[in-house]
Amino acid sequence: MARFVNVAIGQLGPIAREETRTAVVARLTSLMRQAHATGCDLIVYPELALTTFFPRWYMADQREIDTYFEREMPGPETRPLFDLARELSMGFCLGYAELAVEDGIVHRYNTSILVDKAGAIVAKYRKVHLPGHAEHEPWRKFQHLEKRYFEPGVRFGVTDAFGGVIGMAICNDRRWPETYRVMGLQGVEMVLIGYNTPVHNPLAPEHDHLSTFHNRIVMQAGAYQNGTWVIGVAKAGIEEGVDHIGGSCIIAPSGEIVAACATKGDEIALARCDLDLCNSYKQTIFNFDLHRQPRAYGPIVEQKGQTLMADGSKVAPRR
Ligand code: CDT
Repeated sequence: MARFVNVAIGQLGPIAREETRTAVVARLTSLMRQAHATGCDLIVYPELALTTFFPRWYMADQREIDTYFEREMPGPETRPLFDLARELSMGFCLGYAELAVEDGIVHRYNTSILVDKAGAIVAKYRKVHLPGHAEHEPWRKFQHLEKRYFEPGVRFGVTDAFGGVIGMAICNDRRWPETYRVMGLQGVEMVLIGYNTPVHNPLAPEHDHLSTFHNRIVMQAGAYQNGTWVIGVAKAGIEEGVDHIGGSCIIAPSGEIVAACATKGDEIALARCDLDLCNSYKQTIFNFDLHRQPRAYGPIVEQKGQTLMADGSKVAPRR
């Protein structure tokens, strides 16, 4: 029997700095109701979907920074989302800033959760690849302080849910082939990815006109090379003066885009995803058991950066 998951992209337009969690959750529940009305099982929301993208500002006061973090999930403001999921029998994937106290130590992560149709959290993922910088760099038009505000997660896991094998990644993770391959090796059939991507990259403005191309090429390659569905979901539009790409889309294991948003505002786009479409890729061209050559891949995990050239040089990082 075919295994279908009806998936909705739950793209968000901008969230203002002053917008309350309650107002944002009302936008999320509106998208969930729309997705449910079209027969969806699962809606995927963006990265840090409860607030504005706060790493664009340098803040020295940790109490101010912590106003963007969730100490509990669900909390009083997010509970309506879980209640609606249960009422409608809908799953969702939500990105948010997580403040966790573990063994008495405070940790802050850029996190996504997967919630099943009963409203239960069945998986949590903490962003591994944190882009940007850790110190205030006032020469930039806007900051990207993820390296200051979060600590990196340490694993890409997968979960049996919605009748298949589901994984999560967050924004910058989607640019790295290792993200998909580590989940591909665990048999992933659908990767859920929320993002906030400014059009302008202060370190490489010559890439700005390619930002939507790069968004698609990495997710399409990740899907095809691992025989998996990929759901990419933006927080889009001009948020607090910073233009963010849209380009939310659903990518089949063929690497083809089968659904996409048309705006940079709150919008759903849908696809009926047959998880068994993964099989022909996993069984043939990307049959890992038959064709991978891990003996040749050692440097992937043994070293972090590029090896030095014969003359002792390597490409210098831009700062
Ligand atoms: N949120 C996020 O990870 N954004 C990054 C911006 C990179 S430029 C510092 C991205 O990879 O889309």
